[in-house]
Amino acid sequence: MPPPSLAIPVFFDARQLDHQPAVELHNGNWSDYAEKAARAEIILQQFAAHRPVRDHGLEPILRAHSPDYVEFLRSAHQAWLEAGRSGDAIGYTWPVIRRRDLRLDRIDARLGRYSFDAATPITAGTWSSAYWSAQAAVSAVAAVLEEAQPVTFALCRPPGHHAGRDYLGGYCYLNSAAIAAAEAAHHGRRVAILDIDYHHGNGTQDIFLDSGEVLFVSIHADPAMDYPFFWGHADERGIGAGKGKTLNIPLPRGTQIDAYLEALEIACTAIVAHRTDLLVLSFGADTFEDDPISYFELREEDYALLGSRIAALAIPTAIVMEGGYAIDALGGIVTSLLSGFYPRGM
Ligand code: OKP
Ligand code: ZN
Repeated sequence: MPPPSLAIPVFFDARQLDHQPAVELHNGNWSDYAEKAARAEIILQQFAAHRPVRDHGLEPILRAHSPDYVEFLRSAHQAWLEAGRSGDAIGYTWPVIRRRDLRLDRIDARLGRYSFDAATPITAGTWSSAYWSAQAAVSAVAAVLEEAQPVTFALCRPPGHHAGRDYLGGYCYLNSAAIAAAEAAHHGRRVAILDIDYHHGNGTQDIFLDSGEVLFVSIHADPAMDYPFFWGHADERGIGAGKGKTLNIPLPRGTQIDAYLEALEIACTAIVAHRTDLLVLSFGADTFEDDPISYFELREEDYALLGSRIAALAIPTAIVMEGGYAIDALGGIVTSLLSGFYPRGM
């Protein structure tokens, strides 16, 4: 049997490496930026080959993001330099009090308007990396739609699931999973997103919260303890047409594979009940026991169990990479996950 790397198409573009912030604000100190380009490079080493990412343009991106936000993201670093600044652009004032739709020009005002945290700097290469990361996800969905591939893998980086329709945050700029899901829905599929990153995918949830178009199911660390704190609680179930189409399953720090699989069972039941015919898997490897910023206790071999449970749904699946910061372990974790999908028989 060939290794999974030969069976599952992998999508990656080298421009995704352009984004390399120097530091982030972490627990009150400036520290080394955790979401490193090397994350993607080390995962890529697991594969004999990857497919070129096709440029689908702005149209799929604009299904998940507002035009003014996209324009901001494209131009923000240039505006930062034009304001006489150097280094990476970061906001410092957020309009949380009686927020009004003011169209301000000052770069610091725009950074505050279009972000929700200070952990997500904009560099000269950010737009290029986020754009090609999103295109990798769209390409992975296109291979499911056009070639009837049962499972594809978009090696997205930077990640996307914290980014909303008009804001960045949590190392995320463009929401690749949401863009991929909206693309599939646009092609008439019944879509669910299963988010199994350690952190709640607040951006993805928010993009679909009131639409009912896409089911969003997430298993993550209880936000009472962990980032992003304000979203991902079990009582968030969707609004209006989206009522019942958001399902959050928060788990305590220290969660191991047995409890995780029980949560996954609940998630799978919801995905089946939705009559899902295309699944986007937001995959974070930060549930790993040695992840430096997270507190679940999954082992490398556990990811094969997650993969085979999700594969047993027998729903065509585009996997989109999200977080995971134990850099040396990432290749083994992704290989383990994909090995669970490999003998798929569809
Ligand atoms: C992105 B993903 C906290 C700094 C902010 C942001 C975490 C973003 C995780 N000390 N941390 O979901 O893996
Ligand atoms: Zn995460």
